[in-house]
Amino acid sequence: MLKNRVAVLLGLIFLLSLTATSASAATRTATIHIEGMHCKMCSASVTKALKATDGVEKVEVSFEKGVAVVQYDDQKVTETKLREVINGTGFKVVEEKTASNTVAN
Ligand SMILES: [Cu+2]
Repeated sequence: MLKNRVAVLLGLIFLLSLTATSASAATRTATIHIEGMHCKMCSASVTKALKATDGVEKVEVSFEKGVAVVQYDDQKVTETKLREVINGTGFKVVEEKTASNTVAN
C-alpha cells in the first residue's frame, strides 16, 4: 500500500517538474548587436521586421547602442532565425560568439 502511494507521489512530482521546465524554457531574451543603424528610421525598420516574426514577444532596438534586445518564445523561433531576419532588413548582425563564421565571410 505504502509503495503505491510513493509511486503516485513520485509520478506527481515528475509531472510537476516537467511542466515547470517547459514553462521556463518558453521565453528567452537575446541581445543582438547590429551594424549600420544611424537613426530612428533604421531602428524602426529592424523593430518592425522582428515584430512581424512569429514567436517574437517584445523588441527593443537602440540605434545609438547598435543593439536589439528581443524577447521570444524558443518553441517558435530561434536566435539564429532572429539574426537572419535582421540581416534581411539590410543591416548586419555582428557575429561575436561563433568565430568560425568569420571565415565564410
Ligand atoms: Cu536611419
